[in-house]
Amino acid sequence: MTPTITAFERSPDRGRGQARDMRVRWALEEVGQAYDVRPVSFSAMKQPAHRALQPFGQIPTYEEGDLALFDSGAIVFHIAERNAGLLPDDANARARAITWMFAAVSTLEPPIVDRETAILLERDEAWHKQRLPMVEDRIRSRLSELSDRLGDADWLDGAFSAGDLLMVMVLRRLNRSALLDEYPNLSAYVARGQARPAFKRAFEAQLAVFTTASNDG
Ligand code: GTB
Repeated sequence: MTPTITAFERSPDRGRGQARDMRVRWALEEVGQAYDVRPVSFSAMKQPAHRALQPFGQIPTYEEGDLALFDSGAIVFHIAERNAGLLPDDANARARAITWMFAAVSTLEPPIVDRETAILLERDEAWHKQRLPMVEDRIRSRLSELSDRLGDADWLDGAFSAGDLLMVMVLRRLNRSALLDEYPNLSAYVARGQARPAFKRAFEAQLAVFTTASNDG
């Protein structure tokens, strides 16, 4: 059964692949699963029909037959569990890969989101200039620890896994800042993820909203 995911009708990032449907698209591309996309407007996202799928009125969602899921990490986990290619067969290696999935969204992502919030919503506050460097230092601590762990390996624990997929997606939120450049092995890690054919297909698909003639505007 072909799953259907939801995505922004028009992502505010204009196709830079920062909205969280990109994680789900990438996972589906990695396992070779075709999917449909139902675009949703900001107002439709807050309507009861969408909230029945996503209680917080956000994208992405995932529907497959009578199964409906929300939250990109859980959706990627579901895809990785049901298909070969994103989690190792060995039980311990699999548990470690899942650990990296959680580490990406619960240890690395929060300070990165905090920085985006500071820049987007707190810029006019009197304390913004004092707070931002503190937020960025908290990101540096995490990046430095992750950089030490990755070392010169290609991926976090053996072969590429759903843990790497989520970690690359989280780190590339820093693409437009200089923070990642301070850790060359992490920059190379993100570049390696983005060079994967499945990433490129997913990226092109979400960008198409902005590049196909019928969607000009
Ligand atoms: N924990 C949830 C998940 O992982 O699925 C969080 C989902 C979420 O934050 N969804 C956002 C959303 O629907 C889109 S991805 N926001 C609308 C709302 O809350 O009303 C976050 C996002 C949005 C835009 C950019 N951007 O333009 O660069 C980047 C990331």
